[in-house]
Amino acid sequence: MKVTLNRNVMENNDEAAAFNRDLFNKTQTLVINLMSSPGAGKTTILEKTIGALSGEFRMAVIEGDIATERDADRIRALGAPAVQIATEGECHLDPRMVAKVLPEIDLDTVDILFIENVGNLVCPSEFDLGQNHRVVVLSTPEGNDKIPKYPLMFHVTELALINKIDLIPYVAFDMDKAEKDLSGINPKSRLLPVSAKTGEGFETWLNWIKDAYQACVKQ
Ligand SMILES: Nc1nc2c(ncn2[C@@H]2O[C@H](COP(=O)(O)OP(=O)(O)O)[C@@H](O)[C@H]2O)c(=O)[nH]1
Ligand SMILES: [Mg+2]
Repeated sequence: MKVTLNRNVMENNDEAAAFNRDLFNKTQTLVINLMSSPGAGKTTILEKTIGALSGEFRMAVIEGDIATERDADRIRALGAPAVQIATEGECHLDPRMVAKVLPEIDLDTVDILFIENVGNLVCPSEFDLGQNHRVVVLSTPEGNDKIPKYPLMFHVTELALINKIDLIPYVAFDMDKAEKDLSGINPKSRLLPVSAKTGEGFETWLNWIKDAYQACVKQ
């Protein structure tokens, strides 16, 4: 689908998010906005996810970073299209930045679009990009206190992937406490322990994506 943008849309975040959402709906593209602090494992999770689902779905990625094309290059190495947004200092993606690069992606040929947001647990939580789902990744070495310290992030997301569970023997991370803290902030959110290194928990994560895709194309 050819994407055209008008000036008004580009000036207003709410309108830009609505514009993106409308386009994603029309093209029946499932869009997942993945957020975390730097290093929690977003790109590694995407690499493993794309590797596992490439026979079933056509996937593309928008990568948000302050600088460099490194993450986009990691995705392209798997054969999936990736567009890099360099925010040049901005600590988050906003819907206008996403709208601007959408003409570079042929959404008619994409089933699932992942948006890897800028590594930050604060600013990205404040921006609706027009996605279907917002997912946060928290890695076990970051510690249990991040859920209560960054409540907005855990409030606006509907799934919390707790990554690097292979490191639990070496770091003090209490999964029961995380579960309690999360349900206190957002009872509707779900906690899902995974390891992008060992693949533990990935079956559940991949099934979550498949269910989300079915719900998206049925709309
Ligand atoms: N032990 C372990 N390391 C991981 C896991 N997932 C990612 N990493 C490592 O964590 C570092 C940051 O990962 P990356 O995917 O670049 O994080 P991002 O900044 O959130 O995209 C890299 O060295 C990864 O190899 C995991 O499940 N277990
Ligand atoms: Mg990354």
